[in-house]
Amino acid sequence: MKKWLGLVFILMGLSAIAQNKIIPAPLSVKPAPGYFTFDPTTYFLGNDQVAYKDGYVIKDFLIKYYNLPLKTATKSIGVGKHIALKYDSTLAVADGGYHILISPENITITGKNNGGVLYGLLSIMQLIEKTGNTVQIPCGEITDYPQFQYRGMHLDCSRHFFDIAFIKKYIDYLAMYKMNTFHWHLTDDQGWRIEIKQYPKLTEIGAWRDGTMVGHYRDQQYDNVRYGGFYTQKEIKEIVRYATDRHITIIPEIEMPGHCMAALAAYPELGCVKDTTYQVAKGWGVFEDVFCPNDSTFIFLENVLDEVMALFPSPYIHVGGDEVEKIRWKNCSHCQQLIKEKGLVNEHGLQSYFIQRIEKYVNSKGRSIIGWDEILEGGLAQNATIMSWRGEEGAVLAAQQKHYAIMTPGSHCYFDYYQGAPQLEPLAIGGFVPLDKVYGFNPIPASLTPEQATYILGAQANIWTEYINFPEQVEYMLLPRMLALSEVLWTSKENKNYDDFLSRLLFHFQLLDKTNTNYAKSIYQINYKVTPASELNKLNITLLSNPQLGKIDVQTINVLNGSKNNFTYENPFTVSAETPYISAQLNGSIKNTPTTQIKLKFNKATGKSITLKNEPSKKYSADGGFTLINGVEATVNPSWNGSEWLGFLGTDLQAIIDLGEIDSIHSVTIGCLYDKLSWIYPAESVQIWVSTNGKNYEQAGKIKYNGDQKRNAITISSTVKTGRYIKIEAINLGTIPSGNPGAGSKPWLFIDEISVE
Ligand code: TNX
Repeated sequence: MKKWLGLVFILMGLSAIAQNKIIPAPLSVKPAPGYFTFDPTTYFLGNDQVAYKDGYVIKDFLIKYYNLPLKTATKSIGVGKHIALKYDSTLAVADGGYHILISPENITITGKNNGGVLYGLLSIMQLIEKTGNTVQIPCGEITDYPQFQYRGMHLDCSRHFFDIAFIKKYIDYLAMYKMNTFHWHLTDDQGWRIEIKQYPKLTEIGAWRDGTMVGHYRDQQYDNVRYGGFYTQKEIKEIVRYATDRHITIIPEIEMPGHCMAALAAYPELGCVKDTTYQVAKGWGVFEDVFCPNDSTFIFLENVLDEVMALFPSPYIHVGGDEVEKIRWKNCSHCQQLIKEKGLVNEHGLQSYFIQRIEKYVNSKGRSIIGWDEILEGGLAQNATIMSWRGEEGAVLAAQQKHYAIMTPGSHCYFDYYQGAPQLEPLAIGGFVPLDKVYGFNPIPASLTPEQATYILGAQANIWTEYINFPEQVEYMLLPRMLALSEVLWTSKENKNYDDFLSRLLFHFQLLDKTNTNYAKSIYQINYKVTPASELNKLNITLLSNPQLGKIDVQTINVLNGSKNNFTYENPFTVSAETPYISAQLNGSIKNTPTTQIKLKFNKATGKSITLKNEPSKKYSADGGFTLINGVEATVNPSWNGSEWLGFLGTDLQAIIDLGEIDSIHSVTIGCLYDKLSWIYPAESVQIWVSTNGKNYEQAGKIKYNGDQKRNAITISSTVKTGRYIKIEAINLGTIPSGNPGAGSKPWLFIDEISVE
């Protein structure tokens, strides 16, 4: 009985939320009859300075999104309808919470503190309904507060530079969805972006590079166009003010002791190697040159931090600490001497010494440091907060030692990763963090005790910009994933529901369309699965999409007579060599959604049965052996999990294909990937055998292979002209040749489609 009641309450809660469109979903919404209708005299009444300012911020949003100009006032101005805004520190909600009462006469918004009034205003803004000239808000009561106090978004402005007009927009997006922290990545190898008065060369030299990587890192191509930019201190002050008005704290990041090529290019004396010219990096990656931990470096960094702290009131200063190569320190006599003198274990100890020394300085100015999780290695600084990016391990270790941690694991929070199928997305670094993955994120690692869990402040998503050169592209990577993250951080577990989120999201897409904001439509992509069909020489196609988003329109093209067949997708369907081209698109309320095009290549092996002797590595196992004969040729981007490649680490491919009947066989072709940087090498040789009964095999061909294409099609002509079973062996190269990345280790063998002609 009790259980039943619980369920009824949950359903009631959901239906109340479903009626509104607010993202992130509020804690409690109680609808009441009637509407508050805006009229030309409606105004915001802010009875204290901060509340008044919050009203002011919303004014801009209302004009932009609803073409609704509202006045603000600090005193009641007579008869007009008003929205009363006030802060009340005794309100019984968590920090940043608010209470709203909407009646036909007026609206009262009470915020606890830290943006409560602004958040209340943002919620009612999302409830506005506009029909014709009537603008109204349904009556009711909302009580709401966030689950996590740290709700962050990061932006890398070093790899690519974004001007202050865009930074303001970015801050607007964050505020709209109740995020409260902007982590501003201001320095890195590829550019120093903050004016430091005492060290003008940081921006004269360090803010500019002589070229930029084009295409993907694995292509190793560059342009030679000078690129750069930086923020003056005046601009930074303006941005800090802008963010503060929107209850957003900006945490500046000054990277040390690694990721500092731009600083070294400006002041070479800060590096370990003398007599060298450092360059602002043109390419991506991790560089061997790092700050040398000598006294003049510390004086430099302290002076820089003084100016940074004067600009940013944030209680936290981010000092980086990630991906620090140790090779320079190993070969530096000063560093080795310092290790001895201070009794440090090794270069890792030196890394902790570095961070701890900086931490002491920052602490002496009344601020705390945040560092990437590498600062845990070799001993944690006094009271540093950890940003856990290499999984959740860093946060777990930090919380166990009673240190605060912010979750930003690559698996859920890297918004520079793909959010859809790479072939349908703009080029990205790799990885796969789709919207539902972000939505499903739980910032509290399962292994923590409730006591330890209190050390998890919240989470943040990162936008690293190696592959993101324009504001529109930042928007694309940010939206809608940030909306999912905002719900992860704000909304209570009970009110979280992905399908409900998607239905609310449609309204937000329309809002974004109104303001010409770019966003990804990747959730509208249709994925597909090719499976064996019961009939010989055919394949089954299953289309996958979220039914919430609309029905799927399908078109197949007959290549023999050119005829087209259009239908609405209901169930998996069968295709053959005559109908190898299929296109599918969602038919929903959002325009210009992506089209999925499937181009199948049929041959004698397609859709037949296949057995593998060795299993591929779990990470690259796709649909197992069937992947090799499913008619779909892999792309050369292997980083996506849904990829078509089967990957074998150090082992060979051994496959037997059963054609189902005795047939003529002239040649067998297999696809092999070649990507040295990823340790992937084509087969060293390929052999085939043919059999009529599956027992006695006759050798039918063998070739040594030495190709150097990205995708290598290795073809072997068969000396045996008929048979039913074909055994194929592709031999792994065995060892990565010297002079190459990973030399001496086992290489990967990546195989895709096998075709038999
Ligand atoms: C790792 S996350 C980095 C960044 C790169 C990013 C690309 C972190 C602390 N360091 O320097 O931009 O990967 O995803």
